[in-house]
Amino acid sequence: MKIKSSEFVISAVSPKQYPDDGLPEIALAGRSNVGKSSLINKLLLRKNLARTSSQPGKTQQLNYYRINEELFFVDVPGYGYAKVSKTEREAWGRMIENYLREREPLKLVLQLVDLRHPPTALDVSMYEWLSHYGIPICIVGTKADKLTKSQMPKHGKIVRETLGMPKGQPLVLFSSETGQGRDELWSIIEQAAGLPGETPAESAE
Ligand SMILES: Nc1nc2c(ncn2[C@@H]2O[C@H](COP(=O)(O)OP(=O)(O)OP(=O)(O)O)[C@@H](O)[C@H]2O)c(=O)[nH]1
Ligand SMILES: [Mg+2]
Repeated sequence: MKIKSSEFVISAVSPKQYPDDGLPEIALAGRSNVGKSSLINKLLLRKNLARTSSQPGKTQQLNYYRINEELFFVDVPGYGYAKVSKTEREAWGRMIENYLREREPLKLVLQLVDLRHPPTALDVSMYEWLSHYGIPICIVGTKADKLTKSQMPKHGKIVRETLGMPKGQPLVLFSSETGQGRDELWSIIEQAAGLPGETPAESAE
């Protein structure tokens, strides 16, 4: 897909604020600091559209980005941070759960895990929860540039085994630094969103 435009739309704190134009939505989930905002920036070839956080867990909204008037990326705040009260976490958890389970335009969840380490217990619960509700998932292993080429297959295998991924399910090894996995991920997104596939142009930056 050629990226003609990309823009921040809204930080939604309640379902009333979700866009109502029916464009397909691709959500990004994963623990705080795993690289969700960086991945959005890399996919869109924008340096700082999605704010990368020096304060993990600060994002408490669903951040919507519109691409080409064709689809939305929805940056879901990271799970697994401690500095939020239990009540806040519960209210927030319900909003995310409802979004993920009931949002009609949601076509795919990119679940990000840090490729350097085995998925955490929270990563596993998230994966099992999404699978249980039949929500389409693509697992993305982030920060691949921190590994050597020869370490990658071993780390990929640990991710697959720890999450219990079925054989055919794709695991995209991704780096926001080098752009590794960018084309592969775009074609998965285009397919899920029902968009005609084209190679995204690197010239949009
Ligand atoms: N080397 C390397 N660093 C990365 C990569 N992706 C993200 N980072 C770094 O990891 C840190 C967190 O990245 P973010 O993109 O802000 O992570 P996030 O998942 O959006 O975090 P929250 O918004 O807190 O949930 C930043 O310092 C990024 O520069 C990557 O592919 N390679
Ligand atoms: Mg972020």
